[in-house]
Amino acid sequence: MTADIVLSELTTDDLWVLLQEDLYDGLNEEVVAEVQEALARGEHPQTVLQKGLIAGMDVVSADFRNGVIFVPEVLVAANAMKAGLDVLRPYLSRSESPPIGTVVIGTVRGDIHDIGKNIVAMMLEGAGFEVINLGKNVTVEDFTRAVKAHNAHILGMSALLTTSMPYMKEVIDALAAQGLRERVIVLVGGAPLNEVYAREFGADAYCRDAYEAVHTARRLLHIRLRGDHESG
Ligand code: B12
Repeated sequence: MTADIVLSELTTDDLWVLLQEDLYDGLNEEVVAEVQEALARGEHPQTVLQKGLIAGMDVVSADFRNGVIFVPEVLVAANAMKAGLDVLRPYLSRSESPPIGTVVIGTVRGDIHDIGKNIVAMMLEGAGFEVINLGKNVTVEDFTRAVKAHNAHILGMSALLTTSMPYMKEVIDALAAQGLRERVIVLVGGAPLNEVYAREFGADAYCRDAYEAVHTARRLLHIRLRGDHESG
């Protein structure tokens, strides 16, 4: 019960705890108000994301893994996460300069987990990339079509299930078959993945989180553009 709590009277540390708890309980309105309160205090949007929303989702993940909560509770928490992210989106994706590159991103077919992928998309936008977010349950055809249509520099694929993860290889193989593989940097992410799988599937890099995604996207694009410049 958070109705009697006056947010402005809380310390910032208590505000993070409340935000995490309300996210866990799926209290969308409270989560929105707490994110707004943190921003009004001058907290950096990435701090709000990390200390409030992601920290709350970490508890959800742990309790789901340990059988304390089940899919319905996770879904409710995920909705609250989404409500909080909607408030943060304009702050995280604000960029005044022209795009530094184009990214096509999506969660692979058979998989509807999109929270992490959406965070990566927002952070890439914030870093100055143009991002085409294809959503979740994305097919080989939709990925390859979008890479071609947008002349993407980077393709990002997300998978949270061990069963959906191998689909990444199908997408990468299709890119190769269509002569597009050399043109695009492929980044992959999601809980079950690691460097070894990424290499096995033919991706250029695995990124543990959104920060690493931004850093890797910038680094590999820089190397790619420098190479193009030198060979052209
Ligand atoms: C939330 C959640 C759900 C929600 C999803 C809501 C949504 N809109 O996304 C709901 C309730 C729908 C759900 C459903 C299911 N889930 Co679920 N879910 C989770 C949970 C608890 C959290 C995932 C999450 O959002 N994490 C928070 C975000 C911020 O982290 P993240 O996704 O890892 O993203 C970060 C990085 O991975 C990386 N990243 C992610 N994507 C990308 C992409 C690129 C390009 C890059 C560079 C980086 C990158 O950066 C992100 C930000 O930092 C995980 C537990 C876990 N440990 O992951 C289980 C989990 C993924 N789910 C699991 C399961 C089994 C299921 C179901 C099959 C359950 C069921 N019986 O129905 C269904 C599957 C439905 C389907 N077909 O997809 C298992 C998967 C097990 C496995 N190894 O395959 C997990 C691991 C839980 C568990 N321990 O059992 N789930």
